[in-house]
Amino acid sequence: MSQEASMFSAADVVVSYDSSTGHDLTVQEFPLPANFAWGTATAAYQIEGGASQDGKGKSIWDTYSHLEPSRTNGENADVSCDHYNRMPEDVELMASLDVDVYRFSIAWSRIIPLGGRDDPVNEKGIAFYNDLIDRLVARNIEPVVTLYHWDAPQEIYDRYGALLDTGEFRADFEHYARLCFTRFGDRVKKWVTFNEPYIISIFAHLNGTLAPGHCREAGTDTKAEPWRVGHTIILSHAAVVDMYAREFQASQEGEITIVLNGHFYEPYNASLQADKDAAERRMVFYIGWFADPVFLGSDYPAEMRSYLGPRLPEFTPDERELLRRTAPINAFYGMNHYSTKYARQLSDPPADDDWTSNIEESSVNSEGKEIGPVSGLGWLRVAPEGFRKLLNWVWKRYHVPIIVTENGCPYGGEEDVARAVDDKFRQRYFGLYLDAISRAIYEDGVVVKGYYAWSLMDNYEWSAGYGPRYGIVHVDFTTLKRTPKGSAYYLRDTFKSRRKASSRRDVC
Ligand code: GBH
Repeated sequence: MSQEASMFSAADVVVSYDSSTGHDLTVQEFPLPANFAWGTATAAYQIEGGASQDGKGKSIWDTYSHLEPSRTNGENADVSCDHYNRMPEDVELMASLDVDVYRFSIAWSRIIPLGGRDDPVNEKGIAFYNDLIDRLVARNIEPVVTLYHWDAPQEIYDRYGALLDTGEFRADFEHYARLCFTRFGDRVKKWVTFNEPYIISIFAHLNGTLAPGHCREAGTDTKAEPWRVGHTIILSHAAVVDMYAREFQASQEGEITIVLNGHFYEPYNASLQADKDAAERRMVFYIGWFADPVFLGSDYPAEMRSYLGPRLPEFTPDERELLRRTAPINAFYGMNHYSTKYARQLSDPPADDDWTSNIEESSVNSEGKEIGPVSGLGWLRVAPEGFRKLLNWVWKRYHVPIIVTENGCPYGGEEDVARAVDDKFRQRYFGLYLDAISRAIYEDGVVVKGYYAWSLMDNYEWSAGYGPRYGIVHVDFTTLKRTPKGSAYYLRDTFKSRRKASSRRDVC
């Protein structure tokens, strides 16, 4: 072990702090199963750069990040981490941290610049991902590939509104997915169709803070569009799962699923039945919206049907059959999770485009108690108990093995590399969230098979630009130098010791 690494050994972070708020932040370092996989995660637009290199087409993010006035803190990801040109170095970095898995996404418009099913394929883009996958495999790092992490080709948006046209999008997405399975499926054994459909639907087509930025002020139909977009995602996902099962699974023997994000919700006032119901219903509207059709093969949750009425699209009999057929094929539940919130039932009439069933979210409850210590972002609180409860909630409702496909946090002042490498706050966050997984596994009987930290390195945080830094590796955005933070070594070491401990326990 290098001297630098030993400075940040796992033992250093087994400390208690924050006694003022009454939150116990003692990391226990509970064990994890011997075959539990750990990895890091990224997304193409956030790290690649090379925005128009080697024939790449524009995506909706290339457009959105260049709007005037800026909606992305004046920043774009034309260069970002320049991963497109520094990929071999980044793979070596991961190998040095002993990661088992690397979750990344493919930029659709890098391999099909115009995006459509009759448009040409860009072999240089294919070559980049082939090289990345080959290097990962050579280093014994499993590639987990997301097909859609928010960057629709601009051209399909111009042609038909991308996700707003279910039939067109589904056909183009199937074609793109088939190309990926054909070219990469000999080595890629875990596929994710979509990253965070809730965020795509609500933040990109209602709040307007993510590309393409639809919102009420822009005169778009925020009453119906988010639900149409969600519908498109569910059906495009199911169609691709069906195609993978029919055309590729027998020869490639891989797995496919979707990644859903969601907070856990506690009642704002724990003595009010209305708030208890609100906390539960908030999760149904956030997670059940997608997970019920995808993992149960059923209709949207009944609560959503009755609240949203005709705003929520219907599935045709054929589509219901597709959902029923594909539900059991989804190999695991990909969970992106960061924090917990309080939910409060409001009584004033909601806005006509309300998407929550009239629930207000907050980080402080009716008694003024904070849900957990704040990170570098106000909403992202350290609340590992909520994480454990969410793992239980998902396991109980869907009963599929869970892989945590994103988890992490930023904190202030990390532009300064000296401060960033001493990231004890993040190490503690990771330590506590891993403890929550251990307890969910060993005390609650939930099946959790892996954990991918968000993110491998500091990157372009969408509408927040280069502000929040989630990386376990610091990136200097002037020199592009990478420097592992303490948390990178913490994760490497804690997985080494927790898994050893658990294999002893498993034997007993
Ligand atoms: C994930 O999204 C993304 O997959 C990833 O690309 C991203 O970099 C990472 O997380 C970190 O953000 O209105 O209170 O819910 C997370 C989606 C959208 C969750 C914005 C938090 C704002 C706070 N996030 N949302 S709140």
